[in-house]
Amino acid sequence: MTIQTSPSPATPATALAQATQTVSPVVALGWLHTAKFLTTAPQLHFLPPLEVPEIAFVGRSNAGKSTCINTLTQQKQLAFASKKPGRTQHINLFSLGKQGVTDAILTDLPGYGYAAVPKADKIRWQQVMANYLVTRENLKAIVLMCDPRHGLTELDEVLLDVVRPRVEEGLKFLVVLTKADKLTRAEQTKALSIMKLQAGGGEVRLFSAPKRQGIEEVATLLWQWAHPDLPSAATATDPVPPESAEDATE
Ligand SMILES: Nc1nc2c(ncn2[C@@H]2O[C@H](COP(=O)(O)OP(=O)(O)OP(=O)(O)O)[C@@H](O)[C@H]2O)c(=O)[nH]1
Ligand SMILES: [Mg+2]
Repeated sequence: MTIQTSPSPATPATALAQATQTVSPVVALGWLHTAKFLTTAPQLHFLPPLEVPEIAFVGRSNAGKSTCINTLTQQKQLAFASKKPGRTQHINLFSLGKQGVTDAILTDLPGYGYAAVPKADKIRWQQVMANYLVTRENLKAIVLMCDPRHGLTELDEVLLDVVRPRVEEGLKFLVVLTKADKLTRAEQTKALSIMKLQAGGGEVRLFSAPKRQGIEEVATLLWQWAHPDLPSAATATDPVPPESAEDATE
């Protein structure tokens, strides 16, 4: 005869230990690899209302948003990455989730600040983006891509002002210092500490697509933000071998 014992309820200490444990990067990357194109829209009101957590990638044109999404999802052409600034012109949504059950959305937004765009288009786009960032109800986190060689631009600062009230209400915020491969070690360390002072309590990570730097750290953060109610110590299942990063043709 087998005697079945029911698991003892978690003590507060156990619950705390679980909550602070980091999810395995294998789990986080396996989850990101499930990304599929969901829809595209020129404006906010064309987007379907969704309930699952949404994580938006924002930043100046050419900062590396689409490349970052491709690298994190280990898919070469999920998001359109290009040498030519202004490649992403719509709001593009990608669904994430195992066994066909969507549990989060990644959003690739067109970049701002590209000089060659006519002024009226620039203004229109800034309004679309501000509207998205302020009113998208299921928006759970913002990833601001910043090339540390340029630092925060004036438009990045405007964006920070726009999202600040939501960040104060709990919206997660991450600055990804992209193209870290263009910096020396010392420059990377310096850029990281400067950005930590500017990020207003948000997270900051160095990232390089060709060097695959920071991928696991960013992946685990996004997983945790999309699954706040799950214990982070999820079991590692079906690991995904990373593909080679998108060509860094810049
Ligand atoms: N060296 C290097 N180049 C990168 C990295 N990430 C992106 N790039 C290059 O930067 C250029 C722009 O990348 P995209 O991913 O298209 O940038 P984006 O922010 O989506 O640009 P828009 O769609 O115009 O807003 C491309 O030539 C990429 O190959 C990186 O980590 N390192
Ligand atoms: Mg893009």
